[in-house]
Amino acid sequence: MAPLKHFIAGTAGHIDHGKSALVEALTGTHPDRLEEEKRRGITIDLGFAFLDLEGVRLGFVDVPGHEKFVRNMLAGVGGIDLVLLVIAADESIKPQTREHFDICRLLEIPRGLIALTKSDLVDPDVLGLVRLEVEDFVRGSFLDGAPVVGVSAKTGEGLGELKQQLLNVANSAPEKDLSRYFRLPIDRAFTMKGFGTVVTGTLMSGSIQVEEEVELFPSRKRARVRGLHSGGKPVDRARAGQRTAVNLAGIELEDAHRGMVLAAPGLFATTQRLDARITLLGNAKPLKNRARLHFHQGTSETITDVRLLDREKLSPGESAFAQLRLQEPILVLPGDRFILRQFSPVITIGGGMVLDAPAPRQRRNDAGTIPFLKVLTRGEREEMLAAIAQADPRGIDLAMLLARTGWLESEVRETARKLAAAGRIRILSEQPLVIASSAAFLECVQRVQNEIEKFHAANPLVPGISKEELRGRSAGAARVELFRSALDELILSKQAAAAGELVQRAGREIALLDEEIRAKEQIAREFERAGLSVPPIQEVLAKLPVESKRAQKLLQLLLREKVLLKVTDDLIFHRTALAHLKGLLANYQKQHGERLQIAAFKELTGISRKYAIPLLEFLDRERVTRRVGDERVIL
Ligand SMILES: Nc1nc2c(ncn2[C@@H]2O[C@H](COP(=O)(O)OP(=O)(O)OP(=O)(O)O)[C@@H](O)[C@H]2O)c(=O)[nH]1
Ligand SMILES: [Mg+2]
Repeated sequence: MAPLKHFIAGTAGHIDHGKSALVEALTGTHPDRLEEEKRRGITIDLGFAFLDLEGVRLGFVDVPGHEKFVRNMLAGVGGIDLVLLVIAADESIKPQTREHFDICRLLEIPRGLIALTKSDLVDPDVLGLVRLEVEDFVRGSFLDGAPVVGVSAKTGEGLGELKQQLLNVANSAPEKDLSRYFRLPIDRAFTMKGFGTVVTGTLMSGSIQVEEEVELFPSRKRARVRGLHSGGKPVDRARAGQRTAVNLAGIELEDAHRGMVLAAPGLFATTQRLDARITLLGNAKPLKNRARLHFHQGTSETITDVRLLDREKLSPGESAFAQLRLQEPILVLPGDRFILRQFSPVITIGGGMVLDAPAPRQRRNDAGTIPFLKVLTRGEREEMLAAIAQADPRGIDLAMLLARTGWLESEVRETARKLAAAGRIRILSEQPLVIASSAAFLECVQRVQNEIEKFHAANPLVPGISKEELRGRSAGAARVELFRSALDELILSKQAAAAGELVQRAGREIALLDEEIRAKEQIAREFERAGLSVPPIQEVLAKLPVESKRAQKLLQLLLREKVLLKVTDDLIFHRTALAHLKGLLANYQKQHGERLQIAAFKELTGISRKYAIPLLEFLDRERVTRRVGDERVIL
């Protein structure tokens, strides 16, 4: 037997048009669960039921039609594969028929069918008329040409045909790609005695297995899947297209609620800023830049500011690029659809598709913004990755790319390889993967080279610049991998050379003038001769035949070559003096033991009190001595 294919059908339609009754007639389960729903005879919150057809298991999400509960409807319609638009034959199209249908179009629900319910209440002529009205209503939309089936939940009329058409529509849907990352927007959370916290939702992508780790967004809490239910039965694995209940270990009930998302761990980032393509309904009022709206995505809702990126106002029926600033953080990926509702009175006015999240800060006046978002809209992978790399000259890593694209790691790597082969990006590092656009890379190479030249010009006597300093000057804000690759490029092409931490122009040698060589030797000699009774530095430098700036550089050169060693700014020893001191200490240890008083040290070295302490501290740092109370231990 072929495995069952799983799809989710959602009802939609005006209040009292017979959605719940139809779900019951089809599945045997009345979807209304709440006491209040039963008492008032209306649906308030989402209800669920299942229908097994040949080779297909349909999960039903039944939504409320009441205009006050559209937000609950929105939490249910998010993950559906097909819509069952319910229109009562005795009332035809009513306001929430329109609003729910608008929502389905804005969410780009790909397919569906229409049930004309309560057909037992009208004669065939009226049913025919309503059918014409409805066909007219959906013309040009995704439901144009979809089956329109007259049914009665009361008499059972038309139910057989409706099931057949449901099966046909479900079979026309592509099978779910289970290799995508697991995501489950939560529509309910409750506790079950003996089990703890359970969350339910429509599994929108990927799959999940018992014992796997999951991450809860936006709280980013981790949990283990203790058990799974799907279609009322315990299962080991739940797949996209299934209604799924997840028993979570490590999450308290108060930490889980509708609007959160359960997802694969350690991959995604939440955001309060996303770039999107938004569309305003034809019957909405014009939308001004910076308008405040209600934002609904998946099962979540929050408030958002809408920044129109290329205009002051969006006219009814038009689409535009916008940056949304959300009041609360959410997890979304490019391609996710959302609904926008007016702040007050609350009515559906539009919706859109996420293009980039987390999105960089508002780029309203940046000429690159709109072309960048156009590339993301077209959804062509290589172009998208190239554009993302180009938009961030600091370089960008795998974690960020995964969070921003929702692609699999293998897809990111493969796309990056193709772009690198075409010379459009540089792969700066494989593990972790870090890329930069070729333009950003070449710019960085240029900057590094310029900074090396600038350094040499300003410091003719210094052999080279340290890598850290060079990075700070040429690529401070960039990722370290970008700087390293740029430097490697200069070294490989023999334009720069590195010795340890020092970088210099390739082939560069420090050319000292004769008088400089003599002056340098003189400094070294003076310090060597002085031994431990070090002379004041300025006094030594003042006696040189070169001016003080050059004298300073020569001194630096000697320090770099470690001929001289610096203890403090005004305490410099020749290396032979320090070697001599170590010898003295070793002798002392043999004769008097390892303990050394400061007074004994002064006597031993003949050094003044002013210098004794810093020198001892220097020796501590060099691990020649160790401080114990007021004494030193010779090591
Ligand atoms: N005669 C007749 N009555 C029906 C039929 N279907 C539903 N009804 C009645 O219509 C009323 C509303 O039905 P529901 O299924 O609760 O309607 P609904 O669309 O789910 O309503 P909301 O969930 O509140 O939006 C109930 O009293 C049903 O018994 C039908 O096919 N024929
Ligand atoms: Mg109902």
